Amino acid sequence: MSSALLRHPRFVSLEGGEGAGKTTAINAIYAALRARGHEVVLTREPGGTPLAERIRAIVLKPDADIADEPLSAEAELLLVFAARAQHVRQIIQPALQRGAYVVTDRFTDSSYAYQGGGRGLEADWIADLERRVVGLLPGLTLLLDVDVDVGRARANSRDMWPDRIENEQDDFFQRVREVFRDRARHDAQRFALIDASQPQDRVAADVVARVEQWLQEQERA
Ligand code: T5A
Repeated sequence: MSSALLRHPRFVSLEGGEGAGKTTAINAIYAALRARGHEVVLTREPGGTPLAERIRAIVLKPDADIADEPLSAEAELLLVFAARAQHVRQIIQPALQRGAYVVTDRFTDSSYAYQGGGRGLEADWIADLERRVVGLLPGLTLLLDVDVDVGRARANSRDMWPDRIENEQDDFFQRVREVFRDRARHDAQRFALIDASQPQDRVAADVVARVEQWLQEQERA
């Protein structure tokens, strides 16, 4: 893969901290794009292919036989990029090539936020992996932004055991949020910042409005 980053006009990502509400928002985007007659592929990271979903399980919910072995920050980064390498080649690129829209729940911005901000790994290293392994940027990234306390309370209210990352402390998630917001400030053309503290239907409406604005801009271009 070449070392340049290609921004693809039919590729959309959703980003945000824990409990930001991406799941509801992604379904609203799906409905809006389908209503315009487009083929839409919904996917997620880490994951999206059978092999990448196995890697997701290692990172987030390891089986008992490996659960006690600490996962280094470096290994975590390389695992999420290994999953992404599969995801891009097996799912995202083929779908974009046949003319579909691809909407992903998280992409490389999450690596900058979690492994860079949260774990403290160098952004330059992540950027190098992004160029060499991914080569692709979303045309639109919706950042669902909410206070860490609010997002965590929502995530904890679900009847599910926390995963390995959800077990991190508040300062980890504050750093994650800062990196996301910083990236949005520095690439205002790609990012749309959504106030995810609103009720779920308002968040979904804002997300759909932003996607429709983006589609209209593309049609005019
Ligand atoms: N990761 C990922 C990395 O570390 N590096 C990487 O490179 C990548 C790609 C993914 C984890 O992997 C990490 C980041 C993550 O920790 P995940 O399970 O996909 O794991 O985690 P999240 O993406 O954070 O999923 P969540 O389910 O926690 O967040 P969502 O999808 O944003 O939230 P959602 O929609 O499930 O909502 C959570 C709860 O809140 C309620 C919902 O009903 C639900 O119960 N809710 C609201 N309540 C009130 N008002 C609102 N506006 C609400 N919105 C949602």
